Amino acid sequence: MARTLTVGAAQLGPIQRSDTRKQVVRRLIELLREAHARNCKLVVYPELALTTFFPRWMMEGQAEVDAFFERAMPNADVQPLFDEARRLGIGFHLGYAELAEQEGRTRRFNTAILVDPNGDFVGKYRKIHLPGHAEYEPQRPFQHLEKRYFEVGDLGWPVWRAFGGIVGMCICNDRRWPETFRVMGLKGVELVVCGFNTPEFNASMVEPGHHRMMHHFLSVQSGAYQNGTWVVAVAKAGMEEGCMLHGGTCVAAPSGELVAVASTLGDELLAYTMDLDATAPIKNTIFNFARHRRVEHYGIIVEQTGAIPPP
Ligand code: CDT
Repeated sequence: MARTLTVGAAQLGPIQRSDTRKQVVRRLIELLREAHARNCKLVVYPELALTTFFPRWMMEGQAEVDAFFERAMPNADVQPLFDEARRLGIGFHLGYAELAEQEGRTRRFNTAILVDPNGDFVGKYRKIHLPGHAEYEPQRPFQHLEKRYFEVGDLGWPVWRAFGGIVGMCICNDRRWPETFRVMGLKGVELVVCGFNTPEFNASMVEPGHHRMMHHFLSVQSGAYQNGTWVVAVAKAGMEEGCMLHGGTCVAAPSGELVAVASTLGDELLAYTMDLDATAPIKNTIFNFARHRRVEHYGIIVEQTGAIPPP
C-alpha cells in the first residue's frame, strides 16, 4: 500500500509585537481548519510561531525578553490549538521560544515540537545553528540576536516514526547546513519539517536581495536530494515590525525538485500529498549511504570547525 501523507505547510503572515498569543493562536486554528478541509494529517507552522521575531531587538531587561518565551507547552493560550487539532485528528509542528528550568538553572531555546493526531507529543527539537550575534551592532538596521537570547540546542537531530514515516525537524538557519540533513539522513529520515523567519535583507553582508530566496531554495532542495527525503519548509512572511521576511514556504521532493511554493506573504495553507516511498529510489541508488559513503575521508568535518587554508 502506498505510504501517502498530506501535509499542510501553514505559512504565517507577520506577527506584530502588539499581537497577543490568543490572537495568533486564533490564526493558527483557522489554518488548521483549512488543513482539515483539505485532508491534511500534519500541519507545519513556522519558527517562533507565537510571537514576532523578537531577536531583531536589543533588550537589556530579562523580564522584557522572557515575555516572548513559553514556560510550559501547552499553556493556557496555546491549549485551544492542541484541543482543536485533537478534535480534528491532525498532528502539528510548532515553533516557539522555550524557557525551561533544567538542572537547577533557567535555560532558553529556540524550539519546535511535533504532536501527533491524538494530541500526544512525538518529540522536541532545539535549534542548533543559531545565526547572528550576541552583542548590539549599531550598523545594523535590525539586530539578529539569537546568539544572545538562546542557548545552542542540546537534543541533536532525533528522528521519530510518526505519520506513517520517519520524521525529523530542524529550524531556519539549520537548513543552510548540510550536516543538519545528513545527520537525519543517516537515521533514515523521510520527511524533514522546518520553520523559518528569514529577512529579505541580510545586514551582516553585501548580498543582492534576489540571492536570499535562491539560497533558501538551494538549501532546502539540496538537503532533500542529498538525503532522499521530503522537506517541508514553512515561513513567517511579510512586513513584520518594519522588517520584511521573504517568505517562500515550499515543499521539496526527494528528487530535489520544488513541488509546491506559497504564492503570498500572508497566512496561507499549502497542502501537498506526498508519497513517502518516493524517498527509496534516491536512498537506494545515488545516495545509498552504506554503499557509497567514504567515512575514512570525512574526519575533518567533525574534528575541525573553521576553515584552515594551507600556509
Ligand atoms: N531565523 C533564522 O535563523 N534566520 C536566519 C537569518 C540569517 S541572516 C542573519 C536564516 O538563516 O534564515
